[in-house]
Amino acid sequence: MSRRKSSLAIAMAICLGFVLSPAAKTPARTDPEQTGTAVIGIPLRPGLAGSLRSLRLDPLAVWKGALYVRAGEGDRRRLRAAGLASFEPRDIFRAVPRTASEAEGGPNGAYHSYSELETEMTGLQSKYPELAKLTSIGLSLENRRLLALKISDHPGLEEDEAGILLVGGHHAREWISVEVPLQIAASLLEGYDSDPSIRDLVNGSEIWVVPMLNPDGLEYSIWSYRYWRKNRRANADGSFGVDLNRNYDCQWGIDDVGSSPDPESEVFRGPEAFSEPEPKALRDFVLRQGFSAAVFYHSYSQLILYPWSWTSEPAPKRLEFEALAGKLSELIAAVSGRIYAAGQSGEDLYTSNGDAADWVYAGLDVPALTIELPPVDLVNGGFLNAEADIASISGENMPAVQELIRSAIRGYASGSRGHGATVVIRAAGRTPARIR
Ligand code: 0X9
Ligand code: ZN
Repeated sequence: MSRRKSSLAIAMAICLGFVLSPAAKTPARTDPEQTGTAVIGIPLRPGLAGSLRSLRLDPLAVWKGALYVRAGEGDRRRLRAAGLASFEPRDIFRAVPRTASEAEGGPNGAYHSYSELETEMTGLQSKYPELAKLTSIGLSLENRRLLALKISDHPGLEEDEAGILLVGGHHAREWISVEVPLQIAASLLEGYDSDPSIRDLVNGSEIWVVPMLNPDGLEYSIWSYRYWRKNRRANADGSFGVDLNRNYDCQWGIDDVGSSPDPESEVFRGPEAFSEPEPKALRDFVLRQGFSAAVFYHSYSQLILYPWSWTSEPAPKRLEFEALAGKLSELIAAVSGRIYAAGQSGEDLYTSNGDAADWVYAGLDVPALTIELPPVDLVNGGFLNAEADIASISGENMPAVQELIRSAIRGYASGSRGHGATVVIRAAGRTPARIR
């Protein structure tokens, strides 16, 4: 067990009297739309985490003395057999009626829905026409635009500069992961005139921000089921959704631990690599554009993760990644005191295959990080961040992203960081991962 895992486990054991492993937040086998599937509460008691892990349930929240999970009929039978009582909560986890007033921020409050994001990004482009250009990298399954904002000193031109890619919202319920890249974009633009270091970074690079890669899932998470994770693909078995962060063609489906062939699973990898339009659009964009660094924002856990995800074996560039992730972690802690532990994805958290960051690293041979935003654990809110925390979580990530941009500019200037499809093709043969 890594130091990170053990400290997490100890913190949770103190709070709850039981231990949840980080892996326990991954698998859920049921879909709330299927008959008999519902969110249920299980009163907290010592030893509960262990029992739940063996039942492969997806812990959603801890609230007022109970742990909430999604469970189908079979899951509930197994819970009863394990001697665990459960109850059906009446008023929480309800779908929101469509009549809720969007003018008042809607049920998502200060968080951005798809249309609110579109308005916000259009506004940034209008306010900073010389620095920002709004575009779309493709369409989601339900035909929403996958919005991208390019930030640079001549956003209309393709300059010979380092490209940096910041992506949020792979997973629908991780609302904070949309806000942070969006706020980073806004802060870079706002700071351009007054902060010379921001001006140098923006002048010397091309920063692409794609805050919401899964708009269909996010809308579903706002209006129907807050804890939705995947996209909204209608699967062959009647269930819904593919896990977008299991759908990239890097060691796709190499085992059933790091992703699942079961369409009902929360980590369903899809029928084939790049079966989903959203990762496919990102693939085409990355191959077209070329990048010197990428960050994928997720939540929760407060981690800065680097490849590989698909294995616990070290990546060829592990030492470089370790130093970079460590530096970013220090910069975040210097702002807020919050610790984002740095480590290898497949070693410190759990293995996952078909992962976006692995695919970018495998193809471009550049740093590709996954940042798991706050909170640190389920007890502190899990996927639910207070609206009041959006600004501080975004703010603490600013110096880290500035350092990443700085290092990408350095790497690009020294010729060690590729920038284009030629590199992709060459890099493909150099690493153990596949790319197409
Ligand atoms: O499982 C994922 O896709 C990410 N975690 S999340 O809770 N946001 O879903 C982790 C991605 C990095 N990959 C691994 N740690 N294996
Ligand atoms: Zn995620």
